[in-house]
Amino acid sequence: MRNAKRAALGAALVSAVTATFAVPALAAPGDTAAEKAATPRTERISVAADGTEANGPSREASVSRDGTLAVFTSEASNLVAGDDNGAADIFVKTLASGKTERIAVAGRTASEPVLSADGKVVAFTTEDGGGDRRVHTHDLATGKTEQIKTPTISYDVQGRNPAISADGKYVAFIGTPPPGEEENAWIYLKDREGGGTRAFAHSKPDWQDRTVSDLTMDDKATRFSYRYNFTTGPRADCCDVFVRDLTNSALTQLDGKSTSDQQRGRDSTQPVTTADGRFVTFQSGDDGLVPGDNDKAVNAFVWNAETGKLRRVPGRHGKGSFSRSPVPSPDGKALLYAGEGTSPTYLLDLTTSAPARQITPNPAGNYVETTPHALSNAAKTVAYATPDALTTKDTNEDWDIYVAHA
Ligand SMILES: [Ca+2]
Ligand SMILES: [Ca+2]
Ligand SMILES: [Ca+2]
Repeated sequence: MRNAKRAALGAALVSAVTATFAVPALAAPGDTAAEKAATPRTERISVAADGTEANGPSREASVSRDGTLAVFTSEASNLVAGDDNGAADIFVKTLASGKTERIAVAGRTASEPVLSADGKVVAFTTEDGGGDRRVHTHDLATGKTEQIKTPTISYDVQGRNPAISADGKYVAFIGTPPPGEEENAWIYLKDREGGGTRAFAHSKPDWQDRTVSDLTMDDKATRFSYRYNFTTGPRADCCDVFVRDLTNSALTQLDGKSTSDQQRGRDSTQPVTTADGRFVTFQSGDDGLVPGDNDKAVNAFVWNAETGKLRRVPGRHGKGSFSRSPVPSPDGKALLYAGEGTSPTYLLDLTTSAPARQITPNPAGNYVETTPHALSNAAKTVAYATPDALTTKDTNEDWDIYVAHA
């Protein structure tokens, strides 16, 4: 039933997406028998250490640079013994052994985990059920969990959407604006080793309130990327993507130069910064960001900080076919993204001209929905979420985290 339901939903989604565009051919190169045979070994990781499947949905995976650890959020209560808080928590999975640890904060729901490059610290967000959000860190060696506090700032700063430096010293987050500044978007950078907290405003250019989301940063905490939101943008869109460089205070809009006069769907979202800050990937429905984008579909883009140029990654099904939710490897050499159809997660080597590789296994050939989440350096370990059963053991009808070992 579940698969039938998903297939129907998939068909509905595809027809909705393509209704105003040319209908794509769904028998894509990525679905050939040879590509199916080449699909990397895949395991579901949102399970207990003994393999028991989760009794609630899992999401938001992050993986360590060396590909040995993964962290994710889950509402399941049976991934470890004693999880009786009835709330989503953070889980840490040692991939080789299956060892599963839980990170929880009493009385609060946890989400948005990110792992430092050295694999030692997890930063995450908690919420008290009444809208109070705070950022915490958890030291995996000592087991100590701490709330990020901002004593050098005179007003109370709530926080969410953390990003963490390679050594865990700096944590950036989106936080409460100062009193009287509520219409502007504020980002904070906390020095966990006693250096205080810096605050950065992205001031609104006109009358309309602005917010930020999708915050990420480089390993040294010198370059942020984020999505900047408004209700009705100057180009009939919801949001743009920006990079703020703390070394020279430059603020750059990555989707700022468009030749398109399209009236709708030019939203740009989900920017992700690589470890060295040289690349930022994002998705956009704007067909005028680079010459020759006539697919009338959302595409993944790679921004090169040194040249200022954008590279578009087209979908694999021709005109009308999208490439969305891009995530770069930390080393900037590979790009994970979702396409549509029966095997929708692809991995592209950005250093060669080789075509993207299919990552998602799908022996049954049903429509599959995935959300790419994270990958290690050299794309050895690739994590994504799906509500579909990609193994016969997946019977929980919930979103799970899967890992592909390339
Ligand atoms: Ca729980
Ligand atoms: Ca496009
Ligand atoms: Ca499942």
